[in-house]
Parts: sequence; structure tokens; C-alpha cells
Amino acid sequence: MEYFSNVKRINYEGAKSTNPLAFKFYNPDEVIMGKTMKEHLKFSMAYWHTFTYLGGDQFGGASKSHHWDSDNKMATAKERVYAAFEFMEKMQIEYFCFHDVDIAPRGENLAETNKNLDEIVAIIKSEMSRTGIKCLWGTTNAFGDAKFVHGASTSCNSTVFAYTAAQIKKAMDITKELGGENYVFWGGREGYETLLNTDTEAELNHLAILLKMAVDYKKKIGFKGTLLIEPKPKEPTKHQYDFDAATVIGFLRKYGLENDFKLNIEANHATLAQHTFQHELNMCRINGMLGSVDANIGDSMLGWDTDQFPTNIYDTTLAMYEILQNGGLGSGGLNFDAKVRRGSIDEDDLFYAHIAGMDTFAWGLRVAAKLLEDKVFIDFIDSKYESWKSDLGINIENGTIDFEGLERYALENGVTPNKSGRQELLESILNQYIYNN
Ligand code: XUL
Ligand code: CO
Repeated sequence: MEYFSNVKRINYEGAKSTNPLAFKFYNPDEVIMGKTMKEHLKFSMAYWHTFTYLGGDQFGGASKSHHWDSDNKMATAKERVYAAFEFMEKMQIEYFCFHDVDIAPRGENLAETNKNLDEIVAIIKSEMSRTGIKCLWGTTNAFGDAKFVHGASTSCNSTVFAYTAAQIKKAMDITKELGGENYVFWGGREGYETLLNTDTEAELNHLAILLKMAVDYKKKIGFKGTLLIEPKPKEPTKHQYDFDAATVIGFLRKYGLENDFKLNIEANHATLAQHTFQHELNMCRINGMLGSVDANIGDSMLGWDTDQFPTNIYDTTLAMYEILQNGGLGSGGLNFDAKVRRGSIDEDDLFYAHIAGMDTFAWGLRVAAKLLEDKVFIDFIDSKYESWKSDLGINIENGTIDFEGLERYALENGVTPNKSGRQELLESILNQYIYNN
């Protein structure tokens, strides 16, 4: 059965096209810096927002329905697979990401849940081989159910820790079965509300123990994908332990896990941490830990995760600028962890939303590549730091001068005049590249 019968395959028509169901900038086979756009961008559909979200918010329930949904949960899960693959094929999206609960309904107990998962995974696998669509990453939802009220691996209740481990084990098995290129850990309720009732030291130790067990299990089953941690500073808890990239990197180093994990950076989570998206990508890049991206956008005036489709060309340009300098995302990709607004109630809106996100990233890629080819900021930064190429700079960096030597230098030479940082000039050059590409 065709679920989106009024939409044909979305094709590239160029910037002048007025067809809302066409790409204006995303030209999958166009080569940029030696790779095709689709290789650079590796777009992925998020199973949860696109195929299970029905528009509900804190003030109201569903605002729309999916015509593949029915009262029978397993039948719905099966039809959802066909609808999802039809959607991805038409969108030319080659990857998807999922939580266990997105693809199959929870059963009465763990065994029944796992059985439901096995049944749906078999269907997903056959759709994957029919279409060539791949799994970017899998994960588990260890935050929605009531048992996670005090956290999952950081719960005060050790039986919840055990249940979390069991869920992750199964989700890793499935991800491996589907040839997933990564496995994601987002600590949905790994955080706290108040220190009056929280032993943070024990909770962080337990989180590290769980991650270590995941590394061991990955090796045991021969899962070749990358393990990723997705930082977020708050929501649902007041303070999430995986606050931001720097916090996660410090945590991984403390527990000797830094070679086993990379990070999955989500734009809206950066906003919530009061960082730019580029900052978070940059912190990962300079630490060799940039793994993948949840491509969305937040609202800078709202303090919660709005998970909107990315339509800000500055964000995507500067994100691609970091990603290109990272040499790409390796096994990672750009996963649209984004949902259409509650008022976008037609199924066509799912297409418009993904087209907008893909076009905005495609244009950002093009601009970022040009900025790098022309060495616009690189040359400026090189000249800004040129004093570090002097004998003084080299001695400081090599550790061949100490405080006394530096005091002698300062007494003899004083300080040379500073040069302008030229921020406004650089911002206007950035505009010029965005507008004239
Ligand atoms: C929540 C979030 C999650 C993770 C996967 O804010 O981003 O959807 O990406 O659990
Ligand atoms: Co996310």
C-alpha cells in the first residue's frame, strides 16, 4: 500500500524552482571537495518524531493522526515500517535512527517486549534490503516509563539499573542486527532535581559502570559501530549529568572511557547549554571526539527543547565548517531529531520539513567548503596568532622557558601592540559568502 500517494520522489530542481516538493539546494550527486553531497551529509530520519509523534504537548493531546495507525499496536508498528521506508525513499534519505520503543510496542514484560521487537526488526531488515536504506544508529528509551522516575543507570534502585542494562543489551543486539553504524546513549533521566536527596558521586560512578559494561558487551558481540554519548544540560531533569561536550569529555577521561566513545551533538541541546552549535562541534573536534549530529534547531527565546527543523543558514554553515575541518563525521551523519510543529497537521508537512532541513544543510555545506577553500578565516587566524611563531612563542609552547625567563623577557621587551580582532569585518565576509555562493 502506498501511504503518501500524493507525493512523488523529491528531486533536485535548483534554486529557482517554485515547486514546494523539490530540493532547491540539495543535489545529492554534486561533488564538493572531492565527495558527493550525500556522502558529506548522510541525512537520517528520526523514527520517533517523524513516525510516532502526533503533535501533543503539555496542554493538549494529538493534533493529527497517521493513517497507518490502528487500535492494534503490532499491526500499527508493522505498517509504520512500510510508511517510514516509503517516506525515506521518496525523500532520498538513506539512513534512519530509532529507539526500541519507536519501532515496537512495549509488552507486558521484558520478554514480550523483546519478542515484539524481533518481529518488527525482521520487517525492517527486509525493507532495508529492498531499498538499500541503512541504520545510522539505534538507542533505547530508558526514560519514558515510570520505573525510571529516579533515573536509569543512575537510579537509587539497583533493580532499575539491571533493567536498564537489559534494555540496552537488547537495543545493541538489534542495532548490530540492522548493521547500525553507531549506538547512542542519551541520558534521558540521568540527572537530578535536588541535591537534598541525591548522591551524585554514587550516581556518576554507576553511569560509568554501565557504560563500561556496554563497551564490554559491544566487544563480546563484535558490534563494529561507534558508541556515542549525546549531551544535554537539562530537560527532563533540572541538571543532566551529560551537560555539554566539555562535561562529557571530562567525565569520559575520568573513567578511562575516552577511547571508547564519541559524541553525538544536538543543536538544540547546545542552545539549552547556552552554547552555539558550532561551539559544541568545535569542542568535540579539537578533542578528536566528534561522532555524529542531531540536526535540529531550538528557539533562542525559549528554555526548552523545541526540536525544530534546521532552517538557519548561519547555523548550518558554521556546523558544516566544523564538520569539514573534522574530515567529516566518519560513521556519523546528520539525523533530523526534529518534529513538525503542532499546527503542521498534514502528512505533506513531513516532506516540507525535511526538504527545508536538507536544503539548509546543503547550502551550508557549499558555503563552508568555499570558506575553507579560500582560507578566509584560516588565513586571518594564522596571522592573528603569528606571534606564537616567534622564538618566544615557540619556547613557551615547547616548555623551554619558565616564569623567570618570561619575567626577564617582559622586563627587557615589554609588550608589542595588539592587532584588531576584526569581528565585524569577518561577520560581513561570512554574509558575503552566504549570499553569493
Ligand atoms: C532528547 C533527544 C533524544 C535522543 C535520543 O532531547 O535528543 O531524542 O536523541 O534518545
Ligand atoms: Co537528540
